[in-house]
Amino acid sequence: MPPFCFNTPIMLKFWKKKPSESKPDDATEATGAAAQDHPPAALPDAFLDRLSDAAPAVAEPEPVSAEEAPTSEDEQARWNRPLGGSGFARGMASLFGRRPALDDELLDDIETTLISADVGVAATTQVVDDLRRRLGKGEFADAGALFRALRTDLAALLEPVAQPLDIDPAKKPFVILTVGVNGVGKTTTIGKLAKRFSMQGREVMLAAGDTFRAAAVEQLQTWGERNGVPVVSQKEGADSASVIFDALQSARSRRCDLLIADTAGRLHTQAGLMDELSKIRRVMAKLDAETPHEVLMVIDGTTGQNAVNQVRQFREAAGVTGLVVTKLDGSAKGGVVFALAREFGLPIRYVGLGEKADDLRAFVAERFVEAMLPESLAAG
Ligand SMILES: Nc1nc2c(ncn2[C@@H]2O[C@H](COP(=O)(O)OP(=O)(O)OP(=O)(O)O)[C@@H](O)[C@H]2O)c(=O)[nH]1
Ligand SMILES: [Mg+2]
Repeated sequence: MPPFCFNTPIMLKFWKKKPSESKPDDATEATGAAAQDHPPAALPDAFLDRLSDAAPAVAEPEPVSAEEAPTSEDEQARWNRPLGGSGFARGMASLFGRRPALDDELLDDIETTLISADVGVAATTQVVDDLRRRLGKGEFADAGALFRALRTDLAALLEPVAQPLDIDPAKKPFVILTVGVNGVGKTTTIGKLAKRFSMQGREVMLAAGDTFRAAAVEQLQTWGERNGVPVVSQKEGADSASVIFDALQSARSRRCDLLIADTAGRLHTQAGLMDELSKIRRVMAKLDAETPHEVLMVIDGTTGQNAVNQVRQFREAAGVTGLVVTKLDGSAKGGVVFALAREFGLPIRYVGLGEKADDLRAFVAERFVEAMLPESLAAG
């Protein structure tokens, strides 16, 4: 029996609406905590068929985001804590914290700090050249004024790419294909997204398209169970495109809001991986030419210039439409986000600021820049 899209609030509404149609045993499973204990796939086919009939009676998903709820200070703190320890933030704090003089040496130091924080030569040159020109024109009264200009220039690099992922409710399911090299955080990001979208009241299905690595399916299933989200899988070594095709068929027939597909990060050869991703896209397109609606490439923020090379490689072969930069909380220098923005102009959808389900933030340029270069540093 195929898995199906389901969440507890919808079930409760359905059972309230048509109690006479329910079998007593099923009704017990469908209420409160009991529903959590029984994975959706344990329910009978007859029930599943009625579920899709009941769907129109259910209210539209509410745009509740864990992110919008906290006060703005709370939300900024969720960025500051993980990013404050990055090479970028520490380098800038040590540079401006010692009240530097306003001179060419300060520009040289900024340049060195940016380059060593993975910002890359192109973005660094763009920013430093602008500051040098304005310094020459006498635009800055002191180092604090130059610091504010640096913040503005860096934010301007990010603003065009800080484009949230817009899930079009008319596409049922909206399909996200997740790609990226091994170990970058694809499966973890899918788990975080599953939680995020489920909490918004959307019905989510996952496809275990990484059929290469042992335990990959299990890892995704664990995230699925944790969030009450069904996972379509086949055995290890199955054809990835076929798993994702099955999942798409299933998500369409169940009228899911979202299908998120995992893929392998490594095959026997890199060319093999690119071929597999192209095949997945071709096979999906047979069912719905518009899918995937988003090809989300996940990048490990600790890998610096390597990350830039990876995007270059995947962009063409996989048709990447958006980026997620993970692990910015750990030993990341943090500057690679600027390098990616300058190099590709691809939308940065999310950043990973930890391993837990809630550690994914929709990318907001001002929050990122404030965490890296807090306004308070302008005072020296
Ligand atoms: N600190 C930190 N760790 C993360 C983050 N995202 C993922 N990880 C960790 O990175 C490791 C690899 O994550 P996976 O999700 O398995 O990576 P993957 O891309 O699916 O890897 P493959 O399946 O091998 O291709 C795990 O230990 C995750 O917990 C993050 O934002 N911050
Ligand atoms: Mg994985």
